[in-house]
Amino acid sequence: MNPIKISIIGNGGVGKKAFSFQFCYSYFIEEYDPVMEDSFRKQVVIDDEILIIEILDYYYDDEWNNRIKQRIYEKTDGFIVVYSINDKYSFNKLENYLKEIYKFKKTDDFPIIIIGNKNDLEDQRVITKEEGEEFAIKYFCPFFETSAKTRNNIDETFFTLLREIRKYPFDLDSNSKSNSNSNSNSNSKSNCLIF
Ligand SMILES: Nc1nc2c(ncn2[C@@H]2O[C@H](COP(=O)(O)OP(=O)(O)OP(=O)(O)O)[C@@H](O)[C@H]2O)c(=O)[nH]1
Ligand SMILES: [Mg+2]
Repeated sequence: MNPIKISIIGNGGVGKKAFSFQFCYSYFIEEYDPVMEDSFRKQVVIDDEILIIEILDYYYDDEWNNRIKQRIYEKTDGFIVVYSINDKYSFNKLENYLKEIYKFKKTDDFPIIIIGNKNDLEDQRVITKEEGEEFAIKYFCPFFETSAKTRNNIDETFFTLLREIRKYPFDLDSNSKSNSNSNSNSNSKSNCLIF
């Protein structure tokens, strides 16, 4: 079975690895160990179908070789773009990441979920939930605030993205691409099993 490839992208330290690890192994990585690349695999059942997910967690910066980036983006079926609610710089960079996806995928209409991670750190918050939602609505992407520490909205993020991937290519006439926030995804857990 070919795995569904999901790339998780965002600034350094926003929690890409912790988020992926928590989803796959139900364990929170406390320490910060920046690595160039990681990949994680997990089997899930969604709407009675067994799927293998491969999460590609690569280190991207502006210097990164565009050809390598292109190769990874080309094989990606869906993206999770992450900022951290206590890091304004990571939020300001979101637009760059989206534009890069559009450029490499040659479309602005692709399965992408935006997440504001570390929402357990309420006392350090500098980006409101409304700011995150507004940004996501502007780009017609589903949005969740999440915590890799408490596991808040992690399964919901993946299952919403998997459903977007299955709907792709989106039928624009019927406006089937989700442009909603987390409220309308409240049933995303139904029919989904995690092992
Ligand atoms: N409190 C809290 N800490 C988190 C959360 N997610 C990640 N962290 C912490 O933030 C630090 C960075 O997390 P990583 O997952 O390594 O971040 P990354 O995005 O992979 O960073 P790079 O590899 O540098 O790109 C670690 O110390 C994590 O424990 C979260 O949701 N809540
Ligand atoms: Mg990392």
